Amino acid sequence: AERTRDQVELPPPALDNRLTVHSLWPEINRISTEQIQAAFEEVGGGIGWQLFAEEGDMRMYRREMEVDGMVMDPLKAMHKVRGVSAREMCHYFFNPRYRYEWETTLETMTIVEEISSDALVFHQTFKRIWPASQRDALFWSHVRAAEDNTYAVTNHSTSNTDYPPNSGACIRLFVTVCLACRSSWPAGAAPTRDNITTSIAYCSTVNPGGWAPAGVLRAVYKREYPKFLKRFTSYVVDQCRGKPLAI
Ligand code: 16C
Repeated sequence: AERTRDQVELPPPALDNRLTVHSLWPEINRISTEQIQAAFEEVGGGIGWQLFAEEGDMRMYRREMEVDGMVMDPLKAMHKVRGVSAREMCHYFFNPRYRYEWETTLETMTIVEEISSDALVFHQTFKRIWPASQRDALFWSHVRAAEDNTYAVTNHSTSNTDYPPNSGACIRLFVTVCLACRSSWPAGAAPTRDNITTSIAYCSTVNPGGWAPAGVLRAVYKREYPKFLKRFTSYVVDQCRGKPLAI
């Protein structure tokens, strides 16, 4: 029963029809397509990308960017994980059931709308970073399959009249995040836990939405992004241990 339930909830291999008739669909489709394409572009020759964290197969780059004194540094991370598939990675990133188990910056999470099996709208509040005000975010999240054994989750800020920004203690921040994963295994062989490798590209741009001290903010993300990617990937490896591989 456990296995059946998990299989059913895995990201669908094709788009859910309920999503393609929703009013957010054109935006969700456009931004997801752009993000997935950009995620696998190399940073090597790119302008302005600075390596700031490196550990094993994980590399993290940022581009320093300030708009009206607010830090909006885009982040791009690459990683390689053995023994799990792209579809499994995206399953654990997308499905809210697991979020509190790997997301350490989270204070609360509410599902605002269930658009379809592959799209949800979330409201989240985050832990406060002293001395800035607490932040919240409202964003759609969409998981999809793409060419070449790829699955990706894209999260992007949206609005909802039931969740107006800057109305309580929180300042609304704005995010665009993409976790794109591509699996490979030896040519001619069938994929197994022992021969599969998944390349991960994680891209994130956070607009803090209001004043926050630049130095504190950069110090926080330099610590928190590597912590997140290491913790999340080892969480997925742990969860998948002993379960049949889902391609
Ligand atoms: O992508 C991640 N998680 C997804 C599911 O939750 C989703 C989340 C996106 C929100 C990312 C913004 C997080 C802001 C947190 C601010 C509080 C951090 C407090 C930590 C101190 C204990 O896509 C994984 C997200 C990993 C986030 C790493 C932290 C990035 C900090 C960026 C600077 C935020 C500006 C805040 C201004 C005060």
